[in-house]
Amino acid sequence: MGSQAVIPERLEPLAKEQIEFFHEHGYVLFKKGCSSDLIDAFNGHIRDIRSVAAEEMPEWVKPRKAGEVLDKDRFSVRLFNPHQHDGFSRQVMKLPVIRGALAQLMGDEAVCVQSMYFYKEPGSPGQAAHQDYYYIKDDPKTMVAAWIAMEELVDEENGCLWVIPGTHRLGLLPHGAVKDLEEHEAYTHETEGIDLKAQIPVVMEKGDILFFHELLIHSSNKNRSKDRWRRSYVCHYIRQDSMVLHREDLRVKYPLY
Ligand SMILES: O=C(O)CCC(=O)C(=O)O
Repeated sequence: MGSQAVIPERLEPLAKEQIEFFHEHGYVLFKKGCSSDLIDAFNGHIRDIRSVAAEEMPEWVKPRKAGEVLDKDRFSVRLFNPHQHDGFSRQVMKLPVIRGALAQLMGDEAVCVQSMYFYKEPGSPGQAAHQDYYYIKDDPKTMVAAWIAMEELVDEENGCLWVIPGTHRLGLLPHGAVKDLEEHEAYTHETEGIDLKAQIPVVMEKGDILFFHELLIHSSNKNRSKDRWRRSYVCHYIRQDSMVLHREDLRVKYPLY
């Protein structure tokens, strides 16, 4: 008899009101979805992989591609796609609570296509307002991000996310040059044709998970704190029958079980 893969049962962590909130506003905050112990262990692990001598650092971990590893860059801004290389990052990517919530929001099993771990140390820039779909086109459009707060407090001072509720219903808006280079990374693009003063901060505690729609306008500001990092782990997921278009680097679908 051939062995048959057993698909673990899915959790259903979101209440009906939370699912409705997501569909109406384009995001939903799920409190304390990840334990402090797991976050401490994950933060320590990610810190360790960038703490080794430059010659021992695998290529994917290096702060700059093919460049010298400078101490000032060790914990700067973010690490791209750790889930593609690192088992611990994959485990956090597929937390059962995230898998379950995504299936509730998408209507079917989700797979992961992108991850980013942010150090966002004091002084580091934020990301200008944008819609994720501008950077990652998927068909059909099902992408949802899960953004996990990895500090006791993520607030306006250390560079929390800001969102404009309801903008996921506007479709893709034009994006142009970043306007405030003091606040935001220069190489990204910024949504145009909408009043960005409508953004509201999403203050989060350690372990909270923000789920947000690929068309929701969101941004973050510079970390203006003196000594507080703003670590976070954000993964982008699509429904299993969706495809990422154009982005060869994000084609592989990582299952959540
Ligand atoms: O965490 C941030 O500062 C920005 C994250 C973001 O824009 C995203 O994940 O799409």
